[in-house]
Amino acid sequence: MVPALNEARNLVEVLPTLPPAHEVILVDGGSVDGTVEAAQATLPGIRVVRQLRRGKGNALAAGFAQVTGDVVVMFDADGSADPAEIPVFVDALVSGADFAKGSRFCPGGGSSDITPIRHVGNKFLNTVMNVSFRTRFTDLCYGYNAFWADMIPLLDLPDHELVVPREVGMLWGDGFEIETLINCRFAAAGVAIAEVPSVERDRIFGRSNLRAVSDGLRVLRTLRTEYARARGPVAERLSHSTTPLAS
Ligand SMILES: Nc1nc2c(ncn2[C@@H]2O[C@H](COP(=O)(O)OP(=O)(O)OP(=O)(O)O)[C@@H](O)[C@H]2O)c(=O)[nH]1
Ligand SMILES: [Mg+2]
Repeated sequence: MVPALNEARNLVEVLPTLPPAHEVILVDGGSVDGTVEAAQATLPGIRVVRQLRRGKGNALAAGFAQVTGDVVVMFDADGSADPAEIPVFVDALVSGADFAKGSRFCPGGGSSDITPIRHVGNKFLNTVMNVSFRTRFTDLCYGYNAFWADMIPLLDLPDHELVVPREVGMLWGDGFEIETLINCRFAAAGVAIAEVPSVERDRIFGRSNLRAVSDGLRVLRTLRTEYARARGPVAERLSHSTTPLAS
C-alpha cells in the first residue's frame, strides 16, 4: 500500500525495488506532477486508487478498502522505506504477530531523516501512549508497518468515500495522526504487536508533507481522543478479543 502525493520522481526509483507482491496499491492524493502516470509506466500492474478527501490517513483508508491480499504493508512513496525490510515485517506476522510495527528506535533501527525536534516530540508522545495504553512502543510516529488484512475492520476508520464540505476540512483520522490512530486501535483491541527494527532513509526528492509542530499536536489530540474511545462503548465492542494486550 503506497500513499503518494506528488511523488512521481521518487516512485520511478522506488517501485522497481519492491519485492514481488500479490498486489501493489498506489493511493494518489490528487497529485499534479504525473505521479499516477509515472507509477503506471514504471510498474504496469500497479493498482491505482484515488482518494476523495485530503491527507495520508484518508489515503490509507481508501487503499485498505481495496486490499485483496492477506497482508498489508504500509509503504511510503518517498524512498524513506527500505523495501528489503518487507520480508522482515512479513516474517514477524508469520511468526505470530497480528501487527508488525516498524521502529527506528529499537535495537537495529535507525534514521537518517529525523530532525531533533521530531525526535524529542516522538519520545514524549511515545511515553504518553505507553502510559495510557500500557504498551511498549518505541516509535509511535513511524509509518512503516504491516498487519494481517483481516484486521482492517478493527481500525474502524472514517468512511473514506464520504465527501465533506471544504470548510469541514479533514475528518478525524484523515491526517498524519493515522499512524497513531492505528497503533491505539490495535492496542485497544488487544492484538499481538511485535516491533520490527527499521532504518529510515532520507526521502529522495521533494519536500515533506508533514509539519512537525501542528502534526505533533494533532497526534497528542489523537492520543487523548483514542484513550477516551478505548474506555468508552467501543471498548466493549472490541473486548471479544482474547489475545493479550500489547507488550
Ligand atoms: N495519497 C496521499 N498521500 C500522501 C498525502 N500526504 C502524504 N502522503 C504520502 O504519505 C507518505 C508520507 O508522507 P511524507 O510527506 O513523506 O511524510 P513523512 O514521511 O512523515 O515526513 P518526512 O520524513 O519528512 O518525509 C509519502 O509517500 C507521501 O507522498 C496525502 O494527502 N495523500
Ligand atoms: Mg517521508
